[in-house]
Amino acid sequence: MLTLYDAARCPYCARVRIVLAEKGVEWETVEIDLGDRPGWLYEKNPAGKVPVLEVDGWVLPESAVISEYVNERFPEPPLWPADPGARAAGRLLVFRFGDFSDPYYDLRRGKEGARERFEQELAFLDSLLEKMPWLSGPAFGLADSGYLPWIIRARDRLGVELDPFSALSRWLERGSERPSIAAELELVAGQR
Ligand SMILES: N[C@@H](CCC(=O)N[C@@H](CS)C(=O)NCC(=O)O)C(=O)O
Repeated sequence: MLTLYDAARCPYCARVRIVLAEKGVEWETVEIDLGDRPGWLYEKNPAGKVPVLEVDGWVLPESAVISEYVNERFPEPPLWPADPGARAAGRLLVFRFGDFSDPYYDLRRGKEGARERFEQELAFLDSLLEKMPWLSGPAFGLADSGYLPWIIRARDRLGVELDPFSALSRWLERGSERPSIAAELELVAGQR
């Protein structure tokens, strides 16, 4: 059995929830109150952050690494394309996620100019999605689960208008047809 130390409001945890749901595996959730974190969380992850995945006493932090692990441990359906170049391009997006998340968190903090900088990042994703339905090609994959949790929160929590980014809007719409993403949309809607 897999155990996920999780926080419903955390988009990094959402990455892992999406991947587990896409793989159709069962897992147990231990909800962590981020406002009052238990001391033992630091034994599982010295950074004191969620998500952490536990498998038979072995623990793994970091959402991008957990996602890769789950994808390899449960190979079907594959969440990276077979073509090495397309796979590398998808991984590059996850690797450079900070370029996108920095203005997102600046916007959340109300920092001047952050909305414009975040919109530039949305425009970049939009330009990729004009060429392909998902961020790493013809099939849903880890680049999509890597970004969609923030797209949902940007729209529903930060009031970011997604309509001007039509390919990106269609991507979110396509995503919402998947149970893994629909569950996240519902979760965020319920937290309002
Ligand atoms: N790089 C980590 C980031 C995880 C993260 O920042 N989680 C937040 C909740 S969304 C957290 O645990 N924050 C507590 C803290 O920063 O002390 C990952 O990808 O898993």
